[in-house]
Amino acid sequence: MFVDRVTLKIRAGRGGDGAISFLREKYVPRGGPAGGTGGDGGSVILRASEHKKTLYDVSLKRSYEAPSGQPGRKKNQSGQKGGDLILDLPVGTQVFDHLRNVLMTDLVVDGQEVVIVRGGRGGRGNASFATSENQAPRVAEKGEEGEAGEIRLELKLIADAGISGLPNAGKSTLLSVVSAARPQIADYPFTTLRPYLGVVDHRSFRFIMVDIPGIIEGASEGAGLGFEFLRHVERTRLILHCVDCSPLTPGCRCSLPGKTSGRNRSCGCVPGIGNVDVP
Ligand SMILES: Nc1nc2c(ncn2[C@@H]2O[C@H](COP(=O)(O)OP(=O)(O)OP(=O)(O)O)[C@@H](O)[C@H]2O)c(=O)[nH]1
Ligand SMILES: [Mg+2]
Repeated sequence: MFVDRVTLKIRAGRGGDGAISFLREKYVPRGGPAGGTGGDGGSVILRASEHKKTLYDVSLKRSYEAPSGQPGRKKNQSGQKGGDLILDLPVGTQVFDHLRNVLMTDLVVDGQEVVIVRGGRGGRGNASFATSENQAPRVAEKGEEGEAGEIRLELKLIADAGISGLPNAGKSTLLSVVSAARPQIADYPFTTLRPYLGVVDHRSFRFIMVDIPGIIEGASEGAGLGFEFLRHVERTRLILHCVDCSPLTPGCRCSLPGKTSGRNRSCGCVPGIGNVDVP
């Protein structure tokens, strides 16, 4: 299932509390304070992965929490740290602070990582508070709370060329011919209900093409599939405007900006690739 927008609650782990303890050992009289430090809480890390194609996996849960650190222990032993929680997201995911609606980060390169909420620090144990004046402190710190927040993830596919055009213009057919992608193709409008990516190999040149579901006049008011998917062409370097130029269609049906005349490549319903929008 293709999911390209999701809102999540995330919380980093709390730091473990520092311990209050005194060393009690045979032959070590008055061993002194020996309370260890609590372990740091785990952070939540977002990582771009080219193996992920949609936000579906992360959308299965509404909230994510990294593990907390363990409390400090006796004999000056530190508590175990909470491990980081890593969420793998598709390349092209933008991360927004949901409440303030501010872009926090943009994951555009495979392997890119960003710590989105940091784990709380572990509290110091009583061993850390010993001074010459107070050699047996009975105080320790509490662990810090981990950061928390609500984020919105929006996937904007990263491709070199985007195919846009009216329903049934032949967009998916074009993609299926030039790449190994297999979007649904049929002679009724709105066959394709989600964007499809394909890798095009032309001689020694390789680039990525995306097929965007048909956009019709009035899409901005919600007609057809709306213009929900248009953002997937926002980052393409080139927009191929696919125009249906079959003899059955009087003139080239084209209602989008950059009107163009395509060319028939065969009889029947033939897509023509018209003029393009070059940013
Ligand atoms: N004869 C002929 N038929 C074509 C050509 N390209 C597409 N078609 C047919 O046109 C119909 C629509 O093609 P699609 O590729 O599904 O069109 P689309 O633009 O992806 O349509 P939506 O996904 O519904 O927006 C299908 O029946 C195709 O077989 C062509 O070059 N020649
Ligand atoms: Mg299609």
